[in-house]
Amino acid sequence: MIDLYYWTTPNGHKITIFLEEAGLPYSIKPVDISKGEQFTPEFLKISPNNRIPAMVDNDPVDGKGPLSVFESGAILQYLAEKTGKFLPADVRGRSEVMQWLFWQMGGLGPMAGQNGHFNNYAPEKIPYAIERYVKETERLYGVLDERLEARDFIAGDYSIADMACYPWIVPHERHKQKLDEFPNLKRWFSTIEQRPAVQRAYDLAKKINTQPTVNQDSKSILFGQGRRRA
Ligand SMILES: N[C@@H](CCC(=O)N[C@@H](CS)C(=O)NCC(=O)O)C(=O)O
Repeated sequence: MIDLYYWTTPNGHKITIFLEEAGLPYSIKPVDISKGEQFTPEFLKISPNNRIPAMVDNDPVDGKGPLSVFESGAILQYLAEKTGKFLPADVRGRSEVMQWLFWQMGGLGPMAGQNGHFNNYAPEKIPYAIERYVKETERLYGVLDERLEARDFIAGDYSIADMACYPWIVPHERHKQKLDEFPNLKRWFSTIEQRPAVQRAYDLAKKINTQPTVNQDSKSILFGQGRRRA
């Protein structure tokens, strides 16, 4: 059984999508990041970066007891290798998927995240920051749109690269992007949106949390964190 330490955010959705797609049994351990539950000593033992998602595989292939993983990209890779699903075994196919997975982890996720922050949460509207991240998000959407020309999925068949990117396109309106300007991306988005496993993942999120994660009280928990040792 997989224990998934999860909250209802894009990086969390990546993993529920995988687990629903693969049909792997899992148990959700909610970590309400709006209440600071990501800082408990128990959680930090498996997720030293105090971020969701993280997971514990209680039945890893080496049979040596529970194995924990943090970072959504590493979790997707781990689960794909464990199940033999959504990551090709051949050297070229696998390399392509991993390139796009890293592209999402190092580019689309962080840039769209900063975009969302400066557009929706920053206490003051800073035009330079907003323009920088909106433009960079737009550039990354353009890269994905070109990639999806004459392709159904990002790298070969439906893979962990698609699962990593999709939750970061869902909030496109909050990131000031118009999907109509990216026709290939729009087509891909609609294909993924209609997958039953993806719908189950988002339905599950609604059962776990109905409140916005960022609110007046949680801003002081989520933003401006330091990590200096006393
Ligand atoms: N690179 C990390 C980013 C994870 C991340 O930023 N998680 C956010 C939610 S999407 C979080 O846990 N935030 C809690 C906090 O800021 O304290 C990953 O992909 O797993």
